[in-house]
Amino acid sequence: YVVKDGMYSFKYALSVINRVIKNEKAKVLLVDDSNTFLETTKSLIEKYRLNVFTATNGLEALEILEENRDIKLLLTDYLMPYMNGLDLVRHIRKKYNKDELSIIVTSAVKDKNTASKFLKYGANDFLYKGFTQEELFVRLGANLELIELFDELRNRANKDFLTNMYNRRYLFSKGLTLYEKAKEKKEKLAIALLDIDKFKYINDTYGHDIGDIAIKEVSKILNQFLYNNEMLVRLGGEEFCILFHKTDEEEILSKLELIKDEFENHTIDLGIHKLTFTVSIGCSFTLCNSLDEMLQNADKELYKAKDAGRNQIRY
Ligand code: GH3
Ligand code: MG
Ligand code: MG
Ligand code: MG
Repeated sequence: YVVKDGMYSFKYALSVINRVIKNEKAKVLLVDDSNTFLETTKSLIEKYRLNVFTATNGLEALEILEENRDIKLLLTDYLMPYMNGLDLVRHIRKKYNKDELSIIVTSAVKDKNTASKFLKYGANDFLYKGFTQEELFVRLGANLELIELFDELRNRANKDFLTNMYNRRYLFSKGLTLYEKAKEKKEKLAIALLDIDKFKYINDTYGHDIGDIAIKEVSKILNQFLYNNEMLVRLGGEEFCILFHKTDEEEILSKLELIKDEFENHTIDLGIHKLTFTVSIGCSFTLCNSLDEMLQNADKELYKAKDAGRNQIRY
């Protein structure tokens, strides 16, 4: 970048915004009681592939946030009717952490305590009105970059490197939340454990690399069969867990039957060899006293399926 009259940081900010949003437009919410401010700022930052929402007070902003959980950044004014910026920030921080939503406050109030007050209540940044375009972009870029870094970190912690599937850790965070919600609202929740049969044989016969290919193939096939509301996790090794939410037992069983048959009839072409394998599945349809207990029950059923000759479903 050419370092000339502040152009460095301007171009830097644009490059950050461009890198951060990649293919998808990042969602940004502007909150201000001045329509002129909203319109000029919106048209200015929309040029840089940001998806801009607007609200004229805090209450409206909270509604928009609730409907759009993927908003990454909020730029809010201080003085507004119904709910001012400070109350808005306090409300938001009860629900949204700094690692999922960035807040930048803008105000014309030239009181020496305003900025620190906002930062104490959970704002990430503060801009006095009259800011230049360059400053706006630098701060938008820096704050969006931070959210992106947190997303990346979360992804790395919750996903399995080999298959890019969610991992055991994710099951015990997001899955646990789902379990507790189901228990509270008396909704259906079921767990299926799926394990490759005689996987050790695959490793011993063809090598560990081919074993890895088999595991990735399982991930691919399971993803083809499952919907978004069905949480798929690689628990470890060649064992996978599916969490079904609000789905009937018959529907789950017929889907698992299809999955089991798909593996039975599937071959992986390894050139000279054709690799085939089957899977065994154990299910738990009872909510039990904990997610752990549900898993243990599914595991007992899985063990029965193995014991009874594999390539089958037990529940
Ligand atoms: P069963 O039908 O009873 O499930 O027998 P199995 O051979 O599938 O089960 P077992 O638990 O004895 O073997 C699992 C093997 O999976 C042991 C371990 O070396 C191997 N394994 C675990 N993680 C990985 C991995 O990431 N890649 C590969 N290639 N192998 C793995
Ligand atoms: Mg105002
Ligand atoms: Mg196995
Ligand atoms: Mg196993």
